[in-house]
Amino acid sequence: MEDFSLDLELSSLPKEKWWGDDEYLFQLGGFWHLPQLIHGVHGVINHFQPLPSDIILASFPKTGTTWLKALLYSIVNRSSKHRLTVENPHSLIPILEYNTYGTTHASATAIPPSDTNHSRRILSTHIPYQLLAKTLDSSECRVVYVTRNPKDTLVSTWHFVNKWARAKEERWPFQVAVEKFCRGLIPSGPYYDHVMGYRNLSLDRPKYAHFLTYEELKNDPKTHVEKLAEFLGYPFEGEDVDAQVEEIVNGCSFEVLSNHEVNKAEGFPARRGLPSNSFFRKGVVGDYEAYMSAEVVDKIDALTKEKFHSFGFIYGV
Ligand code: PAP
Repeated sequence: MEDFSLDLELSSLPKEKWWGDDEYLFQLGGFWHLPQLIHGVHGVINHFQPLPSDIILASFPKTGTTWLKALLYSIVNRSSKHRLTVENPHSLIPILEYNTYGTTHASATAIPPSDTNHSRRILSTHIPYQLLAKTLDSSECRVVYVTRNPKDTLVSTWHFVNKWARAKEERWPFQVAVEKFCRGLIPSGPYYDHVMGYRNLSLDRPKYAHFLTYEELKNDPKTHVEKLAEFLGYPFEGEDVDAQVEEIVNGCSFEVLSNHEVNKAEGFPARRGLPSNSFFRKGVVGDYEAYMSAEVVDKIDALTKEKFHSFGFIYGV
């Protein structure tokens, strides 16, 4: 694919309003993107070449990215996992389309070299598998995908968006968020296609792609951390495996992580456009019940059945 300028790219793409009168999302490859990320998304699709040793955390926004960043970092860098007490997980693991190939940040942040501390690179992305198939299918890199039930994902997205500077002028109403989510018209949407893309990858190439849900991780974090470590080639060994796993699970728990000063910060770190504390809100399963009427629950559950069940993914409904 040829490399083209941001202006040309934006003007040639379908766009739709998702919030108020002037906030648009742009469609690339069947998915919706924020205008400020299009250049980065395009750069990753066209130029990113993973190393066989790379670990790529893929996720739809608000489904557990921050948590998985902390866990993957701790599993791979066991002796330096204490860095999570002083650095936000997003500062330790770059987002490819934002920190590495994004317009504003591309020159400031390079992909970390492969041999930093002799450990493997961990990189993250919200780009759907459908747009990265060529990149990922030709590589032996390992992909970890986390997903979360659609109702909590939507509620978390709604809260997060309403923390953006623009929301001070005009909030994103909940009923609009529900309507846009169901149409797939939210950043990185459609959610359902995003999830199914990576789920199919994990079924097709289980050695290279690991799929897990926020809910199963909450329910039994120790088992899933052990599975993750094995998948990545960093199994826990020794007589104190239980204690090692428990230390990582605790160190990455919402309660512990969200209480570090660095993660309470309301300032805007140079490499991120959002305050550190915006990635930690409540961290529970089922919070949607406080926000959704029975009618909205039925609407989303019906959509979930339609989109997931026919592919054998029975996900809580
Ligand atoms: P991102 O895609 O923008 O990086 P992401 O980390 O995927 O966001 O999602 C944030 C959600 O994960 C928040 O959920 P909530 O709004 O329902 O509370 C956040 O609180 C939650 N979260 C962050 N860290 C953890 C953690 N360590 N354990 C469990 N949930 C967490």
